[in-house]
Amino acid sequence: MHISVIGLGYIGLPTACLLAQAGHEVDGYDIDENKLRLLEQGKAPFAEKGLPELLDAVVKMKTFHVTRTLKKSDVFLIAVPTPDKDHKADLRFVFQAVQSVRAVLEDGNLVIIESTIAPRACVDEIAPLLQATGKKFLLAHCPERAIPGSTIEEMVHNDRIVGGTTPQAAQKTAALYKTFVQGHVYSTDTTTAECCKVMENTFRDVNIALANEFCAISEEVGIDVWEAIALANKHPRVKIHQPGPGVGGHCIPVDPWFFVGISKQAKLIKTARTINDNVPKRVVDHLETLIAKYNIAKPVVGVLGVSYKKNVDDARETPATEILHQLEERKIPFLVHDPFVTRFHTQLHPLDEVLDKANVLLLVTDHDAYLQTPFDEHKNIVFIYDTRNILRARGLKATLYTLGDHKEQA
Ligand code: SAJ
Repeated sequence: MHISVIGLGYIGLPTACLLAQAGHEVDGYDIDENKLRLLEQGKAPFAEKGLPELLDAVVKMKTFHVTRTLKKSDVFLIAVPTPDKDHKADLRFVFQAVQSVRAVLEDGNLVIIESTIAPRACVDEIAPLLQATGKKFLLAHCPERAIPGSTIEEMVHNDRIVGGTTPQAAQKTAALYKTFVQGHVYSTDTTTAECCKVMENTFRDVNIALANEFCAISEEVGIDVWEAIALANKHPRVKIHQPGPGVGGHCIPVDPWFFVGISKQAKLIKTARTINDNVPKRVVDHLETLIAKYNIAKPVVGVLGVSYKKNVDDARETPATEILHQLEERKIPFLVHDPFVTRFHTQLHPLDEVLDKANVLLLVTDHDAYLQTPFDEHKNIVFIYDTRNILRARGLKATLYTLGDHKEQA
């Protein structure tokens, strides 16, 4: 089978490599010239566990190639970003990809959309674009389900959902995925598959909002939210998520808006989004109160971690951005460190420099590296504010505050 994968990002590239490893002839297409050049040198353009080895294997097998011109193929797999624009799914990049496919589409070709799209996008918008070519094509939606940090592992082992505009499209797509997926592949129609994907990420966002709301309530009541959640989760049917500094990533803070954009019924979903978007401001409010409490005349905040979650180099939609914006607005100087992120809109500094020059530390991302950091050696640090609750267990001598629990440690 000859497959063209359009979009070689966090999802497209590992998918292309897994298909190539399964023996398909795969062409990877992307508009980012830098990315293509790196791939031509056999280098992965971003960090992901197992990706360099997988890329190496398919380059040696000669089943994966990059291309700057989309060629005729049996299958076109589209994995481009679908950002949120004014709280609606922005399908601009999907339409551009479909436009390139139209130019080389032939009778019998299969077009698969992996990008997260709003419900009904396949039937109402993408299928008509392909129909206009007059070709007999098959169209399916197979939403990605992999989590950054374990992308390859999850792509191979997770169950998948395939929605087809016809049963034949779903069946052909399912057969293709089964060449590298060890989980179950379920077939349905495209609109159900679109809704499943948005439901999955909305489920997580709403549950995180609930944890963040419990955190705010716990502050008022005067209890430790982390302890309360851990104890509540001892109930056999309760699984409360974790509070944090806000919700980031390219999916969870974006996809729930796709429901809000198409339905007036999405009230809980909208409220959850608002709750999670407000957390960075609450974090900086607390930090400012603590700075005032300690009479720190010239505060310098060392911000630890900007990626949206631990041990990844991905800073898309990270809550760190709003936290830094809030610090800027309040004219509180800061120095930023992240062990994984190399490019960010704000200058990044080495950890030693941050620990030497800051007098307050704000831990935003729970990178494992911070579990080893010798905070106690830096006497210039007045207090540490941990938004992820990873430092308490270390028994540091430094004054430590944890999100939701602002009582000074004994
Ligand atoms: N977070 C919390 N509290 C929690 C869990 C997460 O504050 O209890 C925060 C994280 O710190 C992060 C954000 O939420 O900022 C999102 O992280 P995540 O680990 O929940 O999810 P992602 O964005 O890395 O990946 C999600 C996954 N979806 C679900 O778990 C339903 C993944 O399977 C999807 O493939 C991915 O979105 C996607 O691309 O859609």
